[in-house]
Amino acid sequence: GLTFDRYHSVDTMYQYMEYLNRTYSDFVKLEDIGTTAEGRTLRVLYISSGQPNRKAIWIDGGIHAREWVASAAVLWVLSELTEKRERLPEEMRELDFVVMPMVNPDGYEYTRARRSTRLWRKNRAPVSSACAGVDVNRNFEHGWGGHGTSGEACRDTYRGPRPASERETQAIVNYAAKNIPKIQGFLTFHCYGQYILYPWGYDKILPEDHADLQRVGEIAAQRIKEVGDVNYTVGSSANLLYPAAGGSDDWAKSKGVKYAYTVELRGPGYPGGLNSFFLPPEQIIPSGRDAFEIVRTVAEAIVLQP
Ligand code: 0X9
Ligand code: ZN
Repeated sequence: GLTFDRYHSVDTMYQYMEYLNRTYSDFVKLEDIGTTAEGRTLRVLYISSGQPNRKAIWIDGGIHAREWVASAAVLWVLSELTEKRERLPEEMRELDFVVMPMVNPDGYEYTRARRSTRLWRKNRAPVSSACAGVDVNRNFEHGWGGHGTSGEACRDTYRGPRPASERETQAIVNYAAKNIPKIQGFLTFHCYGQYILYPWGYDKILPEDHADLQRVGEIAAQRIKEVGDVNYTVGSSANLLYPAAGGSDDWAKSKGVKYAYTVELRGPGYPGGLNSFFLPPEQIIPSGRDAFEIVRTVAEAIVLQP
């Protein structure tokens, strides 16, 4: 198993995924879906319901390097989906899941390497002679280059030279696209701020079915309040947070995935804690439980859907 009392290296996360693949080979399949600029593997675990042609939910974390709890919480959800499978609610056992705990391993390891780079956000692609890195969550095709993105390689929100220029983006797009329309939920975990956000992110307009996304988001927030005693706010990304184009959630929505959400996990302002990206490890499991409630609520919405 994996312990949830600390933030792990990419190697440890991948060893855990290999362990799950070996131990639960009857319903788990490990897949390598790409390679990063620094040569690390991009990995997903496919968790099958055991039934043919089931609907699926995509779950990822760690697209932003410094947002450590996102990957840790996704790993917690992954452990529940595999090691605690017999305890899962009925609606969750009826679906398949695609889980990618670490979207940006190069960036993540860079933030672990030394204090001075702890707040790195982007990947580590050598995009210009002056600066490295593309913001992978500005690199997706839908609305690419719009509000909240930068064309300058040295900025934190650098969108990259062209849509889907990055290996991380390509890996997600290629893998997820071949699993659409099966994939009906797309949950991408970030931190911080305690938000459940739905499209659109690129502009302050709403998808036609925004009332469904708002309703399901609010049910999840209510459950988190009951289980974890913290408040999450629900709304569209551009309206609640800020307009930012080229995000993975907008891409998924544009491809027809109904329940596409970006979740900003705990912090700041949790009891007794520090601010911002330094979420203490004691908050990993509580954050994992928040994430689990969102996954469960979206699973229920998909299963109950006509
Ligand atoms: O700006 C982002 O990429 C996300 N916030 S974060 O502080 N974790 O960087 C929010 C993304 C919301 N979705 C879109 N704008 N599409
Ligand atoms: Zn983020």
